[in-house]
Amino acid sequence: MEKGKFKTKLKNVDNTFKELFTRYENNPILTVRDWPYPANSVMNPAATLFQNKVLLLARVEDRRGFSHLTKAISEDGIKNWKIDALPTLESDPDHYPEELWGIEDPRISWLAEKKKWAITYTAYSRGGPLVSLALTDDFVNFERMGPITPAEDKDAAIFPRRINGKWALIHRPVNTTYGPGAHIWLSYSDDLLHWGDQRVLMHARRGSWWDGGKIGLSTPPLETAEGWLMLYHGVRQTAAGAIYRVGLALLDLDDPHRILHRSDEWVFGPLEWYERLGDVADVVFPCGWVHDEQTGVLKMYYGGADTCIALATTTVNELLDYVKQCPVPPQDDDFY
Ligand code: BMA
Repeated sequence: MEKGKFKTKLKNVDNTFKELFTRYENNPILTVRDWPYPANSVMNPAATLFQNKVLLLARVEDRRGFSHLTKAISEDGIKNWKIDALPTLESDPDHYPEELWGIEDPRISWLAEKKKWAITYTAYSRGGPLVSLALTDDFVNFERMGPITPAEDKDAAIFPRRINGKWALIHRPVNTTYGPGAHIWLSYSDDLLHWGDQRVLMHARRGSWWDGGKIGLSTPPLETAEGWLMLYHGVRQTAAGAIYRVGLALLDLDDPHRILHRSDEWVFGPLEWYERLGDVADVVFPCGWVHDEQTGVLKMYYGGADTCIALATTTVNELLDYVKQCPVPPQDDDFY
């Protein structure tokens, strides 16, 4: 190659990937130093609008390694968080033995029909992680409904409204019926408690794919005119450990089993120091987003490296424009 040619060539190449999400410049927005009581870490918050404010329900890990959930409320969803002085929802192993080792990774859905928020969370015990449900209308008092799946299962959220007369739940059981890997499933219910018609919604890909091996729901599905937007995390095992990244899919509004599009590439992954360094390196783990219907802005809240809480924003239109250009997965996606 002629001297300098390579350099000249590079100049003309725009190799910058345009990120779909913009990180808040002063991330992380919440760490254990902001907490009103001692803890090891705060991470993976659920998010919702509550009395016109942003409410986060954070997973707080204590210094035994057990987690509980505590709420933080802010006018703008960025700063001046008012954090409960004590845990908001704690495990109650005397009545709910499946919570012996704590409760983790909540997702919140507003169920307009019930005028209540449904909180699905991981209850963890000797029996393995499973999905439990609690309902609330004030985030002070909680109606605990107990486990809604057997172990091992996690990463669950209830769709905000019935679909064809049934409640629908996305979740991630771990079993080997479909060969190795952990896949995302969809189940239906009449009463939010008893779930059936359980089928795989989306397979983890294989081999060197970024989401090869294990996937799980991130934020609860968001209804748009063009389908349900679903963010999900994919885990890739490497010699240095696992990398948790996030992908995007669009599900049919009336038949969410039909995946209209699925991103080949991840749309969000660990890059910044607070995502790369912490108790578990190289993890971004969103469990909640808040949609401002006036502006279309979507605020995504996520755990960074299992240590802190961070914020990244985008718009529904940007996500839709992107996902609609993504491939239509084959009905039988087993070839991945
Ligand atoms: C998952 C969950 C998350 C955690 C992630 C990375 O299995 O336990 O809470 O953020 O692993 O450690």
